[in-house]
Amino acid sequence: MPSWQGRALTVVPTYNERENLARLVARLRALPGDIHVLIVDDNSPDGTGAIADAIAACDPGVHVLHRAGKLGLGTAYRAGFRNGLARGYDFLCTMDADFSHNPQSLPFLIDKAASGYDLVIGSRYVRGGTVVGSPPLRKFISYAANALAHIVLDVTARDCTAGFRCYRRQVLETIDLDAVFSSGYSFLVEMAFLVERAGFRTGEVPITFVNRTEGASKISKLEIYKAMYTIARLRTSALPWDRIVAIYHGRLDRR
Ligand SMILES: Nc1nc2c(ncn2[C@@H]2O[C@H](COP(=O)(O)OP(=O)(O)OP(=O)(O)O)[C@@H](O)[C@H]2O)c(=O)[nH]1
Ligand SMILES: [Mg+2]
Repeated sequence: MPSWQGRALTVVPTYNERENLARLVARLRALPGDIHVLIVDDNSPDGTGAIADAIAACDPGVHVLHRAGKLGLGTAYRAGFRNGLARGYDFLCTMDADFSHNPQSLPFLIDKAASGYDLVIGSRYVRGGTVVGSPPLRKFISYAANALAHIVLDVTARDCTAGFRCYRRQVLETIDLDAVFSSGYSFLVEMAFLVERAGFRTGEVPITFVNRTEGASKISKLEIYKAMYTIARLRTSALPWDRIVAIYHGRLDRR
């Protein structure tokens, strides 16, 4: 029996995940608590969308959102959240389809959210968290992105680039999802920042992140530049612009 009360949904964005999807959904649906699954597929050329439809046809706890083409990880999460909110879920989780995030860890995230945390992150960088099989360059990029977010944005979550998460419904109702500008991977940093800035409580649960063994990575070098842009833009938007403008005009008036 799960310790949480309420309905949970896991949003799984997919792009070319035919080797992983059926196994992943089976593992998720075998978890306690009848956690529902929403697959957001971007018209994957490898036929992942058709596999998703076949799974959903046999299980009322599995839903599929089809989008016309590859529109980015961030917008896939956003579409999933809107759909999940409209259908009344209390906990809206996200995870990758490639088994980097172990389905067995998902109930621990929901448990922690139910215990009073508004956003819970499955974290590689808290005590007990680890990374298995990632090349050194990949580890460095992840570490650097987190360090930048901590130093520049004051985000306190140790792993603010992780896609294994559980949001309480209230968080996603409060944050203006239309105003989130990141469409790709940096959506994760932006959301971590916005959640903390809105005064919500973020918690982390240690996980073992395993680099994918099936299928190809979708992350491109461009995402690194986009992440830097996101961090710079969020920092700029968080400046006290009203005071800056007032000081500027005050100086002009004295001239
Ligand atoms: N719907 C949708 N899903 C996406 C898109 N880009 C990535 N994904 C999915 O998002 C999840 C994370 O993508 P990955 O390619 O595993 O990215 P990653 O984990 O940073 O990279 P690897 O470590 O190389 O696996 C996977 O489930 C992908 O299939 C997209 O544009 N649209
Ligand atoms: Mg992955």
